[in-house]
Amino acid sequence: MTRFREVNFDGLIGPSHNYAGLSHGNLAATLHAGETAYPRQAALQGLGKMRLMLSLGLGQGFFLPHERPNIGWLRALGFSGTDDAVCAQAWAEEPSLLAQAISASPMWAANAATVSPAPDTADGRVHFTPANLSTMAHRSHEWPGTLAQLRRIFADERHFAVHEPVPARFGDEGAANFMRLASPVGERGIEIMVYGEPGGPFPARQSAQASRAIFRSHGVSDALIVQQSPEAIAAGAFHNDVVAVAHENILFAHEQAFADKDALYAAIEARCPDLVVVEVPASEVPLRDAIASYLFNSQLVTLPDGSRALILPIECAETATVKAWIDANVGANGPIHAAHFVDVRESMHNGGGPACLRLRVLLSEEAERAIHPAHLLNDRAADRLEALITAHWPERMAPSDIGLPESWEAMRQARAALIAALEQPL
Ligand code: SUG
Repeated sequence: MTRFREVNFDGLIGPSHNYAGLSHGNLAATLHAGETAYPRQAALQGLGKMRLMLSLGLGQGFFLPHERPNIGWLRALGFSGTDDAVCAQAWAEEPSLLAQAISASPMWAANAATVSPAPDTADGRVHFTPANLSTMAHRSHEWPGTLAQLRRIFADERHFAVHEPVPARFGDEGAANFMRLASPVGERGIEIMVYGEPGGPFPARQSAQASRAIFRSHGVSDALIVQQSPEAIAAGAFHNDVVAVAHENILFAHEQAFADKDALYAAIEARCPDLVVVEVPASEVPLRDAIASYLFNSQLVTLPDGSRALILPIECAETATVKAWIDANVGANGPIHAAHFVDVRESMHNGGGPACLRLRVLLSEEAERAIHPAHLLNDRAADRLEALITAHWPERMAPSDIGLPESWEAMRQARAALIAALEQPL
């Protein structure tokens, strides 16, 4: 029997990490706008989470930060001259465009693409569609960089199919709005996309049209398209993964995550009879606390011994209602046996928790062997990444640093050093 395992690909946090307040509806990013960011510390925190996954015996890969500043994007907006002249003109005339061109947002790999594992697709390959991220300007220019990396990492067409993004008219934010239930994981699963209806105070970023388009092109027939609850979006859940996460036969969700939860649970149960819904009631954890702590933006994983663990942001241990819920509900009697807290505060302040930083890819052993090895992490590779980050990532990035030529140069040099290291296998 073919064995499958999940490999998490994290976005390596880039040297341009900063707090520019670019995401309307993302309360953490708005709250921390204008603060000084610490790119080196941010990247080390992200790497620390990846090391924890390795130490738990889980598969771990990584994506590279994209080229920043994105000069091509700025040129398309009419700025001209040398690369530095392009940036300087943008900074002088429309500083918000330079901030958008510099954003380290590709770190949130959950938004990189939607992935349909091989057991679910008509041709038995793993299908990827990079997200167009068209709702937010600073994220709308990520997809070409993402597409290039997906093509490099998952190049073997016997196992993988990498699509073009859905047309930008139809907003798509990738796996952040995707859930899959299957038991065991290697069996055909039920895939779910959660969309938002526009009309609330904040943008609904995932459209039903894009969700349907992805399932069509991936050849997934057992699919559900469900609506996110408008109150969750209004409370700051700009992606479904801020209020729900699914793994194997477990759906871990806030009571107010979905517009019609009963219909959703019944539809899943019809296909996945051993479904376990771990629902957190608003009376125990108000939506506000769930969103502030990012309880549901945790990684729900199965360890090699078969037990299940949650990888949670440290903020969950610091939020009284959330901590009380975890203490009462996570433990040996299951279904979730252990909780591990990670410090990814630099990313959290931009609204990106542990689950935002990773893209899950379920792989057969054969498919895993076909992946570009330079993007798979082991302890030695992690040590080398750590050395590169320590040597090249800026320590601080204040809002005014965005406009400095030294900052642009530091970003370029850091990425060049990383790419040079990748040429020799890490
Ligand atoms: O798209 N933050 C990201 C956070 C993405 C979180 N991803 C998931 N939930 N899967 C966003 O809102 C803030 C960047 C800034 O303001 O500088 C930002 O883009």
